[in-house]
Amino acid sequence: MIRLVIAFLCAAAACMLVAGALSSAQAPASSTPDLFVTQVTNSARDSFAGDTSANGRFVVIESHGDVATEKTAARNNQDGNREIFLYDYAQRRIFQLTNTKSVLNPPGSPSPTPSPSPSPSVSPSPTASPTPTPVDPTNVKIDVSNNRPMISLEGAVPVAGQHTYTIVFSSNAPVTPASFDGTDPGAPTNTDMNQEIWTYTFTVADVANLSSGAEVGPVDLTTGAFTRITNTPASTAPAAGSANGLPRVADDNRDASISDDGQVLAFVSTASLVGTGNADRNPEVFLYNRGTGIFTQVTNTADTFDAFGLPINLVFNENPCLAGSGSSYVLAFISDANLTGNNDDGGGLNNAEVYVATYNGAAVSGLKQVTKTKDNVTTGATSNVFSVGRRLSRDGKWLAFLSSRPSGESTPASAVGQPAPAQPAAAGATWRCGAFHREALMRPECLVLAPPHPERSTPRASADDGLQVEARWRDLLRRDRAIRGGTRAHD
Ligand SMILES: [Ca+2]
Ligand SMILES: [Ca+2]
Ligand SMILES: [Ca+2]
Ligand SMILES: [Ca+2]
Repeated sequence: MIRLVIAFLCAAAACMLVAGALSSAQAPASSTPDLFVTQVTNSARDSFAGDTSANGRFVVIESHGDVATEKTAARNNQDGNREIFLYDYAQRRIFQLTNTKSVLNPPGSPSPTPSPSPSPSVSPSPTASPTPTPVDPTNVKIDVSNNRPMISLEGAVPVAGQHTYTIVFSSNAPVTPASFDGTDPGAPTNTDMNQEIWTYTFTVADVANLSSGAEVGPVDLTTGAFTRITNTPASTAPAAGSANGLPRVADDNRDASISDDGQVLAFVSTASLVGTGNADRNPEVFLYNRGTGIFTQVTNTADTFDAFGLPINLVFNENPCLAGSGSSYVLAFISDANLTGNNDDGGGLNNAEVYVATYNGAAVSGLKQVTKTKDNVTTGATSNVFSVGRRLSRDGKWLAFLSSRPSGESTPASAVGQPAPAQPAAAGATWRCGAFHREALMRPECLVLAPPHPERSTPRASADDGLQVEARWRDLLRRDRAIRGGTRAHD
């Protein structure tokens, strides 16, 4: 259900993207385009459009479906695990880029207690039973998946008339997500198989005019190069599926973003990629410069625990988004750490706030806390949601996120947990658009647009000053809502 919701939302986003491209295809440049919606994928299983190139030609999709238009006997997704697909509007074709299978339990494994055969019978020769399509998750020993692709908006120009695009995503396929047939790789690989960051790079000739409607190709877009970016030990070994639960692998490296020119990656890792900088293995934000091959650890935080070892504050840094090119990049992410001294909400506790920083290709500077809020003390609901995906404008000057707090708030909000009216931006306030509560539970509902560095000048009301150490479930709930918008869990 969770994925269905996301799939719907993202399908809508994909449709808008494609509709934009189609609209330009239908109308002369000088006229007002007629928007219409068209369906790109057609599957009984979920598809998620993660990103699009700047010209609207390419859309990267993750899907459990067998949604490629260029299926072959060797390259398809009948098994139904999550693969990366590339939609080329110029060709009106969908290509399957990753080609993997989950590791299944051995066929015919443990049969029940043998009963004596009452009469001689011809023993049927063992025949391989066909693998169900899609496979039964309770029969999966190690789930293999490819996740959350994003594409460089412009890509490099190797020669005139061509562009080299880079797609970044995470995968736990051993060796390479280009091809994995599901054969158990054995120890020690099969006790690792956590999610790692990968890139896929392909070069394609530009099309003169996307709006011409003339088909190009066919150009096979599955022949690009996969490159492993991270290679980390798993925080936990893979867990097989069973009647009691879905198979799971450690999502240790995830939610990658890529710069306009494809040179810089931003992602979350629970591993130490810079020395021993994340020995405690909570999620931290990292940058990777593909030109220099150097990782930069942006955040350096740690969970805190009480004398009994129970968590007081589980610290996360999640969902980095990256904009810019050359030597000027802007990074935004969400964190419940007190990174710049403005997020001590009392008792050493902090809530999820949006942060921005700049990056020159070598070093991070200007880290700043954008939002300044507290969470709802009654419900534990987060005040801010900064979901995975593109949240920054291309110039890095604007960001989009969800908040349940009134923007431009010049007076304290009404009682915590109660709906507050929409409020216009106060005179002199740096917030641009109103946000408002739609539900008493303060569920974030409204898109807030703001310049990258605004801070509220009015302190929050003291209604939630009594915030005390919360139980672990509240921390986890808060974190999940802040990074998933309350609609998507790790899966
Ligand atoms: Ca597959
Ligand atoms: Ca690994
Ligand atoms: Ca850490
Ligand atoms: Ca705060």
